[in-house]
Amino acid sequence: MFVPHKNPFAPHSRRSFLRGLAGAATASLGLSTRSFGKRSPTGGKGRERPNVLFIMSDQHNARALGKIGNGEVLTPTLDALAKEGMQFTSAFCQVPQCAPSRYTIWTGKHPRSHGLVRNGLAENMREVTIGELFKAEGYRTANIGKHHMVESPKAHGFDFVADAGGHTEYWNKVRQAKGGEFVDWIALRSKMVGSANVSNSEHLAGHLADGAIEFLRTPEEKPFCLWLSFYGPHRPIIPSAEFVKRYDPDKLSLPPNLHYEARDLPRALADARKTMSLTDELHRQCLATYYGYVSQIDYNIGRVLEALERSGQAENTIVVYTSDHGEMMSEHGVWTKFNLAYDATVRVPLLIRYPQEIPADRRSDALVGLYDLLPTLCAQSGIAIPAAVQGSNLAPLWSEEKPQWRTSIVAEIGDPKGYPGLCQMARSSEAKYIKHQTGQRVTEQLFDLKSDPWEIENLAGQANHSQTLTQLRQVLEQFEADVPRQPFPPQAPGERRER
Ligand SMILES: [Ca+2]
Repeated sequence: MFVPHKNPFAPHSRRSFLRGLAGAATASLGLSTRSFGKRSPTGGKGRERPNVLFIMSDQHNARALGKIGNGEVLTPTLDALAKEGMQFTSAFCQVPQCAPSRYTIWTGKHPRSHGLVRNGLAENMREVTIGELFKAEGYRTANIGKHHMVESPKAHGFDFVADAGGHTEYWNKVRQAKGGEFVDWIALRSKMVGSANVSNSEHLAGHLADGAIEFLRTPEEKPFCLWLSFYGPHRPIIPSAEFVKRYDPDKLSLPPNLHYEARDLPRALADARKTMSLTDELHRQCLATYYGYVSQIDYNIGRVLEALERSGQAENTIVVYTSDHGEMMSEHGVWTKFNLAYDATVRVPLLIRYPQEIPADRRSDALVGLYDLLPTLCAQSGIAIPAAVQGSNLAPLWSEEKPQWRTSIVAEIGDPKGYPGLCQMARSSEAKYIKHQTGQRVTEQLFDLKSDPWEIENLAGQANHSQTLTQLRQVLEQFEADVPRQPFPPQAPGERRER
């Protein structure tokens, strides 16, 4: 239920669960009390309300970046965006799966609260989304590209919608136009990774960027909130061949956690390894293709940012880049994603540029989540943050010298009743606890991220780490107590739930 604050600029109280975190020295994070003038031809009081250009990709492992990542991926646009704004190096999704994670960004809430806990469910239309919030404040709202919702983004407050008919439909048209197969497939099960013999302008990534550029060319008096969402580098990993050719597979590094044996691997990972045994050569070819896709998206983001610059709106536009979750990307020996909580899939790239507010070349290691983006964008745009929002405004991380911030963050995926069960993570900056539950059976993982950033050695059974284990278990218990699973509201006639 949308309950606006009486005073939209009044300090926003943190949720009790954040206050209760083990060892957390949390305090209320106040919204800045600044005046926003409504945009008008005669000029308003204070500054103009900013535009929002929210750019996201699908399944981008946060290490797969250039200077701001593992250094092996060519991402000059994103490197520059980080230089002009702020990079969040410890950003996490609240669920490593497409639809629920996207709905978390749109609502600022954990999946268990907004109810869209897994792919295949329809969204709860009683939730208030970013589209509706900005539209209600007079913004021109647009959604270009992947949304993964059952309902059209129009039903979520986005006035202009262009989704290219979905991934499959677009590529089928290309296949038809090319008179047959246009991808040189290499590996990863069947027809999942390969070089597409199409130019960037024929590619879905180029097509979506064209849509955004067209949108930016037609300015209006109203500020805009544009959601641009690429389908890649999610599989099928099929960038244009010219981007794959930028990489020599033999020169790419394999992750240090590609090969290791452990007796207590989570079931989802052990099963995935059995079905996906790639040679090192194939891993390298997959990396080259995946990196090529990231580079192609980077190139197209560059085109969109150029169009923003040409429109004269860059100074007054908040640009966000993130992804709904990561990709295993050879880590732990596998590709894609599962009911797991390694950083490969729960950590995401997150960059925010807003020249009027965020000092250039900033970097934060604070634990932030995708559920923080909605309250951040609302606060920066002078829009009241709905009371039910669970994330926090990120502004103190760039505006305060010693911001007080959460000391742990939670993510979860799955259901204890289904295969391969429920997987929950409680993570601090130094350690990660993962609880796997199938039926009544519980197994645990604990990683010391300082000495073992690749999450290889499970310390859950070791006595000298029992204190950390207890603390992070408590974080999860507190989360369970403070953020109970919401029973989905009774269905109104005509409302759909299961797709
Ligand atoms: Ca996804």
